Amino acid sequence: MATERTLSIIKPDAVAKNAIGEIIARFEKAGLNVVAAKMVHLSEEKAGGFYAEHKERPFFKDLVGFMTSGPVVVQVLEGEGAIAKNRDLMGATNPKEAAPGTIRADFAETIDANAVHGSDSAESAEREISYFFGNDEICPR
Ligand code: RTP
Ligand code: MG
Repeated sequence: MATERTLSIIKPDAVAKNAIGEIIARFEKAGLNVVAAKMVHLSEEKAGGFYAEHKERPFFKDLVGFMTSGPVVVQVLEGEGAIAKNRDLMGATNPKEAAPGTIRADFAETIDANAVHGSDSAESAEREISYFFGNDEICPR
């Protein structure tokens, strides 16, 4: 499988719980390297643009409200099959349906506050990485 990059966000609920380190440790133990990272408090405009694909969905307003409720940690993860690997580590969108041992099962309680985001395809990963990072902010290893 090819080396890929994916965008990960540790969402405000997980940052507030001081789970940043434990979540990043899971990525690293699974063979995903952090090649870029920053903490940001998203504006409504930045969060809304990020989730633009969900603009017409009934949960959009709540989603933007939640994503702007506190700081997040945005990272680029690099590794073999990084996009699918990160989604596997995260677990299902709804933590109540997430498999035991996944990040959402262990750190999230609700579908709104579900601890992490991960790109869902190669196209999303490319768009999302460039939404947050310039090429000069990514450090290949
Ligand atoms: P994410 O984009 O945050 O990684 O999550 P995902 O791919 O697993 O889920 P997605 O369908 O892209 O939805 C984005 C976020 O919107 C919230 N959501 N709420 N109430 C609902 O039915 C509902 N559906 C989605 C979740 O917080 C989800 O992470
Ligand atoms: Mg998604």
